[in-house]
Amino acid sequence: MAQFEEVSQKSALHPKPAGLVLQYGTAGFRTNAKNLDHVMFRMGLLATLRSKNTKATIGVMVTASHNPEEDNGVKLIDPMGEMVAMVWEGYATQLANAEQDDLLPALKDIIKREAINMTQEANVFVGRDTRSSGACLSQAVLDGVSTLDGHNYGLVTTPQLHYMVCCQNTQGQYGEATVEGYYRKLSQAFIRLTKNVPNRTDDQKHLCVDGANGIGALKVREMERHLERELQISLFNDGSSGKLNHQCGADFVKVQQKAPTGVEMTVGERCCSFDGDADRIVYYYSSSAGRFHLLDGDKIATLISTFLKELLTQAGLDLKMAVVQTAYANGSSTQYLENTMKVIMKCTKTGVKHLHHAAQEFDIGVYFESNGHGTVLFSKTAEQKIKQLAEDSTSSDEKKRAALLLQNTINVINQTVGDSISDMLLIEAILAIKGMTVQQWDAIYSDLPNRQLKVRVSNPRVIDTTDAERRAVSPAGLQEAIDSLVKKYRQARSFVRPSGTEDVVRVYAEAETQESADALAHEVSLAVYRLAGGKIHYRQIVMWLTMNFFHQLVNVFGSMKW
Ligand code: 16G
Ligand code: MG
Repeated sequence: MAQFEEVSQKSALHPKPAGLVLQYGTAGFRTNAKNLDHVMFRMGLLATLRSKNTKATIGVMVTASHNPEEDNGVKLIDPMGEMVAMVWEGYATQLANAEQDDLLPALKDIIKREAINMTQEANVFVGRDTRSSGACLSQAVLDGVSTLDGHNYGLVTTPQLHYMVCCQNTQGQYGEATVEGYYRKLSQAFIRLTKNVPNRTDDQKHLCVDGANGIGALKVREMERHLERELQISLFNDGSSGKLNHQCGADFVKVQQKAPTGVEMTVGERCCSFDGDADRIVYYYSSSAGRFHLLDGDKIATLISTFLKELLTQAGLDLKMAVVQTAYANGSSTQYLENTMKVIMKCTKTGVKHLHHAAQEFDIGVYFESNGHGTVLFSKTAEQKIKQLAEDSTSSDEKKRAALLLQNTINVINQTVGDSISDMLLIEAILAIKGMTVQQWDAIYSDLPNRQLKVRVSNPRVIDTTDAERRAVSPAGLQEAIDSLVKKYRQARSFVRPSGTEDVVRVYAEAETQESADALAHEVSLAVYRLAGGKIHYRQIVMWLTMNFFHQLVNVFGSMKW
């Protein structure tokens, strides 16, 4: 067929480096931008097939999120704006790794397996973040999409592309499939939520935003004029001088537990950081004592679910709400939500798609990873019940007010995926409506001290987990070792899992004190190292020697008679 000849000819212009093997992981493909041209072209081909297969518009986002500027990556977006179906992740991996001569057979295999009608029209939306490699790489995607079937949105945040794919496939029911449409929908809802809040001072309307020198900064600037000064943003790390994600952004702040560089924070002031493609957000402030306070995804989920629960009670609506977290959620947040707020809690494996699917099972599903990625999903039934109540002339004023607030809350949320801008507007609206300061929000519960470490082993996949990654089933003896280490500390918990984005095993530990959390994380790391085939690394040797040295000292002093 002529179609295949064209693919053959074009693919020669996007050659695959021989022997390069990549995997479509939790965040799509992600690696140094130099190695991605063929992957982009092939993801253009695959998105076209997926579009024919679903008879709907498919999105392709070129981004490496919080990775350094020199990396890039690509993610496919399914018709309702969600992550691409799991079996297509497998096809993506096959296609990306096929050597040049095997590309056509690999394509034909997918067409056969999915019984794709090749005469069906296709439509693919392409977007990219601000990385310098993005223009060329998104052009490579478009080369893979047959010329008539692609629409290039250029610079957009990841959640904006998810949103526009969903708008397109719902024939505009979810909103208008343009960036302007996105600004209008979210900002109108935000203004409706906040406009009638009494006595809001300019101080309360003010927020410092760290744009991670990325696409989120550009888009916040564009959106500002729609917000009618109901939110007054001081934007830092706007990309005019700093480097993308370098010592700034949500990932830096969460991992380092400190303020980003480039943000002028005054004591007690509310600040937030986006990541490089603006699908994560964390909040923070510094106290008068100079202490840094982080409000991560767990605190955000708590604020949002508490607000929604109160509104549901006021509205007298019987809707089933749940909060979905991962094993990384701070134990204090789970405790608080389960025992004090009496909210249904779910725990899933790490990775947005897992949380998203779990949240879909409820009338209202609030999901957040601790790292700040999350959103809220409302079922069709929930949306209808809320709408009916808001329009019901016989309902009481209190019920009506709650229903209207719920309606505008739904509209300020990007339900397709976690979204820094949408989450920021929602959080700001809740704080305004509840008349709450960032300090009061922070005080809802106190985080348990925790520590995360990485261990390098020959093959991280020898670790197999169960119970939403909270228990290890292999290698033999590892879980028993973790259990006995955890018993040594109060309020302790620890788990290990192979990373989906790096070639390492991740170790998480929390306990009553920071010293205990640190010690537990180190001990569990050593158990992983011993039982899962650790690789000796210079830094680990230094760590052991130091630890042994102190051990010896303790032994020597301990055995001395004073
Ligand atoms: C990816 C995931 C994120 C997850 C992280 C875990 C998406 C869009 N992103 O960034 O949700 O927290 O991977 O990384 O799903 P890890 O497997 O290396 O710990
Ligand atoms: Mg991201």
